Amino acid sequence: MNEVTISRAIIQSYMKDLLDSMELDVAIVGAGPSGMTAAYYLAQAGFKTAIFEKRLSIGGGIWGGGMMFNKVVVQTEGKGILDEFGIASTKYQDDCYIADAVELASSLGLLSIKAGAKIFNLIMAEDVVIRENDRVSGLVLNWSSVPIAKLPIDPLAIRTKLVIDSTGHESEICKMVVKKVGGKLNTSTGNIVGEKSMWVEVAEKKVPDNTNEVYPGLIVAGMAATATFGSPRMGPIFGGMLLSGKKAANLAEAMLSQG
Ligand code: 48F
Repeated sequence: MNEVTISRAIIQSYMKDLLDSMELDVAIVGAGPSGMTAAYYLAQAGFKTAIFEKRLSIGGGIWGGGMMFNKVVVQTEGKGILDEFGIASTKYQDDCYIADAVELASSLGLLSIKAGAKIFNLIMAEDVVIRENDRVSGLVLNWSSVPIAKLPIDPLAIRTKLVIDSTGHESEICKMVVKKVGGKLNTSTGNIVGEKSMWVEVAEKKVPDNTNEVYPGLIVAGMAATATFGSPRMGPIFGGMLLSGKKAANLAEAMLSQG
């Protein structure tokens, strides 16, 4: 073992993973709670799934809980998923359970990887490929450090049968599609409707409802679904995010099974 062996091992095994992910069943953008939950169910069902996450760390908005108090709340329905995943929670009052944000973020990462999903951190989707009857059929990828360093470096691209936009409040993939094809999303306006002010009771119910195919080949999940379809935000309650990820996976499975 020497420094060259270590370097070769890292480069070769990384390249193998990346090359294996050039053609996917589902490419998920964003490793927050909705994206990782979707990845877990899809990989578990045997679909070739990868997540591209622009940050160094996975977990998105989980780690800081509410205002840096690193606890998250779930309702009874969301607790069902925590139980299935073996993530501890305690009852605070009826329909209100508390979980540890660090346990949630790390468990979702571990479970999705163990199920067979690949997670590529430090890679961002900077654009979409739209082909075959106006369908999202690929992602344009770059190191997320490239725009930070303001480097004029061209991206590479992958092909995928489906994309899940789980990029959070910014709904970045939906925005890219609007920019490319203008006004053709499956929303009331055809564009991103925009997130409304906080209203937990309505917002939580709406997240799974809003989790849909928003453009051919593109499913939107989590806060990206909230922003795209124009529902209220909900703050540090995470059941809706988990349920949205599960619904996104179910939709993707149904679409892929139809061929
Ligand atoms: O924001 P985020 O956690 O998304 P989510 O699954 O969950 C939202 C909650 O965390 C919280 C909330 C709960 O009630 O309101 O905010 O909807 O994670 C989104 C991830 O996507 C990454 C980003 O770094 C984050 O980790 N991301 C965003 N744009 C890109 C991206 C991009 N273009 N390419 C790659 N990753």
